[in-house]
Amino acid sequence: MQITRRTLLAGASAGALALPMGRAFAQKAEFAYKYANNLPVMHPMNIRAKEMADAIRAETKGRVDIQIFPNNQLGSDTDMLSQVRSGGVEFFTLSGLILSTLVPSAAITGIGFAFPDYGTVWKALDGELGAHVRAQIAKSGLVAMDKIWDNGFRQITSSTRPIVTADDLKGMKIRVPPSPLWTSMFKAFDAAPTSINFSEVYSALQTKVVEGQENPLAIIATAKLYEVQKYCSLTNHMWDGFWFLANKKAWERLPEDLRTIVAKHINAAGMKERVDVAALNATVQKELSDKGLVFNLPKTDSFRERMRKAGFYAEWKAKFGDEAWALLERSTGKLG
Ligand code: X2X
Repeated sequence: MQITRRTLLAGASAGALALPMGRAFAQKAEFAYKYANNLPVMHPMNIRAKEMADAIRAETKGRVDIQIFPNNQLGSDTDMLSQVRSGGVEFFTLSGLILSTLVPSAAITGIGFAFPDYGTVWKALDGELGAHVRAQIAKSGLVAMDKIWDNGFRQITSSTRPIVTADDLKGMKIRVPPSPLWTSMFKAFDAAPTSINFSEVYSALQTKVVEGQENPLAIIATAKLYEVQKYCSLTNHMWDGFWFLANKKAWERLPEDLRTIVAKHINAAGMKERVDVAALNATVQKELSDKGLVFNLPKTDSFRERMRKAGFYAEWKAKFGDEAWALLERSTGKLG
């Protein structure tokens, strides 16, 4: 399915939000699994996941039936992480940075201004750095599929002012996802970060509990954050991706032939989702401008300088350790 910008911003399927995606009256399959996530149904993640679930059902001849629960229907990221750990849901996609509350080294891919472009991101994540993080995840009772799904390069929005230099972040009440790395980064800018799960972000912005937030354009568009924000500063301050996680026991319960089919389709859907998200992030700015969001493109030198001076890079290098940091720098070049 092709996502057009029109269908995207028209919010075509708001009515579908009330129900899990997929076949409501499916006969109980041999393996009836749940996949939960935090994104709106029109985001490429859910569009590709729907195709993926259909392909898995078809190729396993109905033995594996994955039902999708998008848009925090089953709770916040924090709730869903508990559910995938306990087996209440079998699959869940989560930012490595939020996963770091369980697997500390999973945050390494979110270091500020580490990746200059997607080429560098995928080389690292499909290579040694990704393998390193997946090996750490495997020790936690969760299994991460080979291909991480894209969230994107993150941009800062606010209802109060554009961010032109790092000084503009001083004192800003900004929402960050629940993750020590995110809080540390925005403290380095002298902002006032508050950890809030994505499920609460729209209302936190609407009621002005916070002034701003940061997310890729694909999310600012599909979650309609432009309705409650005025400015968007294209800082590209970090890249973020979603590990496609499985509950280990549920994963191992699948016979090996089914596991191979399921993994193949999940990874293939992730590769398509990467293409969709990059395309959307590259094209949706015009539509968001038309909706009233005011864009600016800041120079990033002052941000990097502020982080260096605050000791951000040194602190996180010490936390992740020399070996992991070397893996990161092998892709990104010297950081800090
Ligand atoms: O919580 C967010 O901002 C989001 C949707 O980007 C993540 O899942 C990290």
